[in-house]
Amino acid sequence: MQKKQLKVVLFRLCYDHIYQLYKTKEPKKREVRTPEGLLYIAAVALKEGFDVSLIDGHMAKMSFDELLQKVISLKPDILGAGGTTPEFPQTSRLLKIAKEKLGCVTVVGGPHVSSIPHETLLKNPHIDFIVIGEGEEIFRELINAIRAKKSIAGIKGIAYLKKGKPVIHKSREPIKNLDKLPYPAWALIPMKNYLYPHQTEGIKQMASVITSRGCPFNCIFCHSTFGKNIRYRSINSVVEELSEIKKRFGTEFFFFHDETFTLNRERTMKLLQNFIDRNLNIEWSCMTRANSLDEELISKMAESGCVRVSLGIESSNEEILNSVQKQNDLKRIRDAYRLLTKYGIETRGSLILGLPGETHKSIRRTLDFVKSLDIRIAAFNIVTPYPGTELYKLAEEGKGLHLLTKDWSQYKRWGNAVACTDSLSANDLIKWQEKATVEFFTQPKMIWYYLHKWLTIKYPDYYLRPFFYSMKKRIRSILMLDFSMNKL
Ligand code: B12
Ligand code: SF4
Repeated sequence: MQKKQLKVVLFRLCYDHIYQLYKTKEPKKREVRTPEGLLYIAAVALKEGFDVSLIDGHMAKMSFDELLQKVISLKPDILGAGGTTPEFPQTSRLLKIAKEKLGCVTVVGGPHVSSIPHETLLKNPHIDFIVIGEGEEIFRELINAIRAKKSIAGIKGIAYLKKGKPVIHKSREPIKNLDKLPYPAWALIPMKNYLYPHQTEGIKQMASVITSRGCPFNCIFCHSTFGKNIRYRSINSVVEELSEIKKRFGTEFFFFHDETFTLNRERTMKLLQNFIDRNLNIEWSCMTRANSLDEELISKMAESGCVRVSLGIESSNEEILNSVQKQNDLKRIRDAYRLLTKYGIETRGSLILGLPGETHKSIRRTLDFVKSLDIRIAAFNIVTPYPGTELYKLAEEGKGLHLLTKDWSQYKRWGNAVACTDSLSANDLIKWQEKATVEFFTQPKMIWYYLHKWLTIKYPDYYLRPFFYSMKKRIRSILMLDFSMNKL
């Protein structure tokens, strides 16, 4: 008997508001990365013979109502979404309205709901299923069971409400062989519309790719979707994916979303040598740790097309770093930035202001440390304890950090604080974020760097956003004789 073809619709909302600190005149070309998680989930559903649509409300800059109308017009049988903590309230609202209008099955995955399935289901009874953690295998079994109207009893990794009470099934083992997964379903989205800041062009068509899943470290502020056990795709599968994206969509710039891209030195060297030997001719960017970089590796990275690397610095205070279990070596951080710069790779660093033990003095030191590095882009995030993390527990218990709200829409690191430390209020953290950003981007060496970029790159609007934001603030404070930023 022929199976009924059910309609699966996946969506993500526009999340521009999460970066409101940089909200100036909206640039026409802005950063939008391919929605990797949803594309994997979509690929699985397509492979199982479902009719699948993916609506990327972020790429299309859709309002809530536009996205809702689009979802309703597609009449899904199964409606799915993922997302981070600040996205969740709106995602949930959309699922609720769509379910009331269409009676569709609603499924949510991603980091937020995976961290707190019990609480999420109780507060959002319109969610039929939560898929916990790595989603492909769980979603495949779930949608097949829904289509065949079979029992879901044996499906590991799901959670749902039964007579008003949350039922959470046993957790799912990580997928051992990542090569068995289908490639993300790129054909469902207009790949030409995905863009990322680029060193010489300003902004450029991009695709995100993940070559490994999992991270063995234990930083207490980090949500781990893929667990501690790191699994690698084969080099061949990665190179084939990159070649295919390049051939089909003309994308030549890739962001590797691996948690720590260079963790396994030998494998990274082999992978990069393959990019070179197979004449991939691509540019790429990644996130990693200073501890897993050295000169030979950095030189190979540059030779194989690496144009930007982001490192998690978090803080320059060793006590704070130890207390959040981030094993950073400040000397190695300094050396890594120096070497990356030497090989022409643009450098980015990510900081957290307000970890337990943070004081005005420690932030000042961290800022001075960052300014002394060969670093071109610094992101000063306000501490945000995401549910499910060790840091969240500390904040709930008031141990070095104090939780101020459970309004998830506020959990966005930029321009507001959801927790404060023993010696820094929410307002202090917000002020420090602005001060650090302005002070960093208006150093003479940065003014020189960005003015040069302004004159030489094709699309400067988006790329220069933090710089212009900071310059405006700096000039305004001088003209208005407003030195409140300095009063910290
Ligand atoms: C790249 C990235 C970004 C990019 C955007 C990515 C993109 N594609 O557009 C940028 C820089 C914009 C970003 C922003 C933010 N990010 Co981010 N990001 C990541 C990162 C490094 C990789 C994401 C990724 O592509 N993973 C690979 C794919 C395959 O995995 P996935 O998306 O998780 O999907 C799998 C499962 O989650 C699940 N799943 C996901 N969606 C769905 C949907 C359904 C229906 C189902 C069934 C399953 C399912 O199945 C998928 C396949 O296994 C992750 C860390 C990580 N390694 O995952 C952090 C991470 C997701 N980000 C995080 C955070 C906090 C943020 C911000 C809130 C930070 C901020 N600025 O305030 C914002 C929120 C922006 C938003 N979307 O609202 C946290 C989320 C924690 C939490 N509780 O929310 C993470 C986990 C980092 C961390 N370790 O703490 N991020
Ligand atoms: S912050 Fe980075 S290194 Fe630390 S656990 Fe998370 S992904 Fe791993």
